[in-house]
Amino acid sequence: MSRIVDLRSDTVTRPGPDMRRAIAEAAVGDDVFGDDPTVNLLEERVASLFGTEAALFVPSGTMGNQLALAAITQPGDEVILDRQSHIFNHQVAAASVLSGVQLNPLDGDSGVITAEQIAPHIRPDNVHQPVSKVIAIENTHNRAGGRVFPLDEMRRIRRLADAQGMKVHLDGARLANAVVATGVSFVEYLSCADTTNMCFSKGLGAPVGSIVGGNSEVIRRARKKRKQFGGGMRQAGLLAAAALFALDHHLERLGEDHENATRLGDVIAGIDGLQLVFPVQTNIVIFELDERIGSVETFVDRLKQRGILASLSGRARVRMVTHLDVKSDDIDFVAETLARVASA
Ligand code: TLP
Repeated sequence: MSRIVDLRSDTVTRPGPDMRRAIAEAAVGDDVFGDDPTVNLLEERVASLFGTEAALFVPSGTMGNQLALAAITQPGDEVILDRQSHIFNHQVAAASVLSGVQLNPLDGDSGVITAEQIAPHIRPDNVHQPVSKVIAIENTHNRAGGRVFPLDEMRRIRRLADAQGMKVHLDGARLANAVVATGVSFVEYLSCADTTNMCFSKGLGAPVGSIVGGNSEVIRRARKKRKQFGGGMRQAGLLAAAALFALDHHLERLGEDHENATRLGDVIAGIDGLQLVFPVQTNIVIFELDERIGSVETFVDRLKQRGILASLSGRARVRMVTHLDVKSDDIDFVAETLARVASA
């Protein structure tokens, strides 16, 4: 077996020759001293793309989210978020460990929590209760199959937070996918948030790195926290060069990933025994299996034997993510194989 189609995540992409050249040629300095010209360029460029006062390059999406939360909370505060969010499920309780905050998860509708739903959960000023400080939302939403968080609802959440003196954090690990899928600009999305994290290491296809956007004071605090959390990097311009390359060359092409994912979703919807859980909006496809097909673990294992790598979403769902290294004819191969494995 020679062909492998790796759909476990959009994090699996490898830098191609042109990106590697950009990395090799990057001007570098010591970024902890603020001396790395390529990191500085990236931070300026993203701040202007986001319409935020400042931005901070960080090693991972988890660190980006955690630095943002650390910068806008005090220990004992509470963060309201969706129960299926990445911050609640996949960040090793970091917000509690690193910032001493409590997470208050609400049951969203396919990843979307609404202002109306959040309002009654905002705590009164009471000696017994934590301070409701942050509303965190995720766009696109990983466990909701790459769903785009509607801009109107983000605006309502912004208004609610303003009225209550709260902050809004946007886990925009895949915000670039939302921007390309909807045509809504980064600036429009970011006008609804105080802080955001966006990853270069996902659909944008860079090997490492995320960026936090926010006002100058928040980014100053996040920079200090980054050092405290052990994320201060030295000649990080090598990584920032890949991120800049990704912004120049891999942003618009996310549309191809969305087309491939849509086609894959259509195929899955047509296979007996497989059920698409969420309509495909961006690059994530999540489906369930009829009982007669067996466990998701066995199904994923059978696909693996035939050269297709998929991951699980939660305990009972299969997740496939399209990306830079998945071509249109790979989807044909995946479609044939899925049909065969489902009917075996
Ligand atoms: N998501 C990864 C896994 O952790 C599940 C993936 O393969 O999708 N926010 C969101 C919405 C994410 O999906 C992820 C990573 C992160 C934050 C964290 O990013 P990293 O992995 O760079 O720490």
